[in-house]
Amino acid sequence: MEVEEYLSQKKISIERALKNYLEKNDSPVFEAMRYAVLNGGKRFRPLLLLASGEYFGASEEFLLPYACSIEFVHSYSLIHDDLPMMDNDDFRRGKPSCHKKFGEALALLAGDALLSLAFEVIADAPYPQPDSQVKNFIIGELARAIGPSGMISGQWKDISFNPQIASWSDYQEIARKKTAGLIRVSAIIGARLAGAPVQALNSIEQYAANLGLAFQLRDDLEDLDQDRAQKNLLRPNMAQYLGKNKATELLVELCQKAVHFLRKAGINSDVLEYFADRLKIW
Ligand code: GRG
Repeated sequence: MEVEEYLSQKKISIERALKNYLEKNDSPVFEAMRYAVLNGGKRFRPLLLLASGEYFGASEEFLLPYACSIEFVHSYSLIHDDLPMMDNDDFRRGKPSCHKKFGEALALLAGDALLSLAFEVIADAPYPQPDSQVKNFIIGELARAIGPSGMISGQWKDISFNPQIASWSDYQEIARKKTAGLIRVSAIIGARLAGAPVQALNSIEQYAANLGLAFQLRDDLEDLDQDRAQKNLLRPNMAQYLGKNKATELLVELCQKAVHFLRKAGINSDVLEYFADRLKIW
């Protein structure tokens, strides 16, 4: 099957599963959660989890709850990031952001609820026998990636950022923690659920860490162009720091490095390589 056909089929499965989890209740909190989640995201992280897990032999049915939990975490981070006390964005995916539609209190709670739901879904997901350590591993990896030393610390570093004294490593640290961590952990969770051997897991981790940085750099490059076109004052980002040419070179380098980690470990996955190739075309 062609990669794009595979991905569009998987996306349909993800959409269906996400909807299932969120349909159960018609309270205002659930309505705000549905609004934020079921509104046309690319589903990059759950697709990555499925592709990684299926490559190592796990079934879609088995992986889907974990894939949904990652998307819930991602959606929570976007709702909170859009709030006035954070990035103060009125729009998300071309529609009013969650707080613009439902008010700040409900948006805040919808984000909190999605974060909790993510862990509830993992707790209730079928248990991978005979490896009893798998869920502990997954919960630990996810919590560390998004917790006070991961995404939250990246977000704080971003909010309190002072470009006058920032170094290249500060920019990278923000991207690694704020964005790349959840991407990295998506690929790891898929592979771990499928019982991938330790060496392959390490390679998947290196692949996805590079992919995650590339993902943020590409977003930064897009912001750079958009803000120049609209003559907006750009918030400092990696592409602005490096300049467009160097940033584009680095983007290609990161994507090539990601693929290199796969090939070196004999991981021959068209889908995983496709993600890196797509990010590179900018
Ligand atoms: C507020 C706890 C908290 C964390 C916020 C992830 C994050 C930290 C903020 C998101 C803001 C942002 C624009 C981050 C850059 C990463 C990025 C491009 C996110 C958008 O992800 P996509 O492109 O979005 O996968 P879709 O809409 O496709 O889901």
